[in-house]
Amino acid sequence: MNVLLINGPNLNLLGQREPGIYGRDTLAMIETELTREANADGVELVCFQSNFEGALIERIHQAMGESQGILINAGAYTHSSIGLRDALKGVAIPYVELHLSNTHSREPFRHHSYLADSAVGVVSGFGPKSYSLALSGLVHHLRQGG
Ligand code: CA2
Repeated sequence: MNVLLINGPNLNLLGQREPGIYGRDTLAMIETELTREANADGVELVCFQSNFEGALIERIHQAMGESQGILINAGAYTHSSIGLRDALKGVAIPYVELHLSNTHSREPFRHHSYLADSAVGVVSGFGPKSYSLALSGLVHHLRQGG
């Protein structure tokens, strides 16, 4: 089973700024740990980060025929991007939306997601552990028959 992990804008800054909100782990640390967990469960994990909406959309298109599931932290595009929503619906690959912070305990503009209603599930608020919880939820869903 192949799972694609997508991280959106500014998540490349993890561990370098705003540790009070997003913690001290870098994105590379999160990706390394999640890859270890995925591999231990017989899952191949492919990681991708971009600050560009079009690049994220193109990577989602590329996942067709390659990945059985997608984990996505779309960052701020979660709250703004109909293009990302259309791409995820277009490729019809099951996905889990995830966030480090609890977006519902933050500013009102973070309370709406363009991705959540078509997701298998949403994980929000557990810091780097959100990635691990999202992976196990997605893999469980896919092994049950998708
Ligand atoms: O909590 C999350 O994972 C978010 O997706 C993070 C996004 C935010 O726009 C979403 O509402 C919730 C922001 C990512 C910015 O990451 C930074 C990391 C370190 C320093 C500055 C920004």
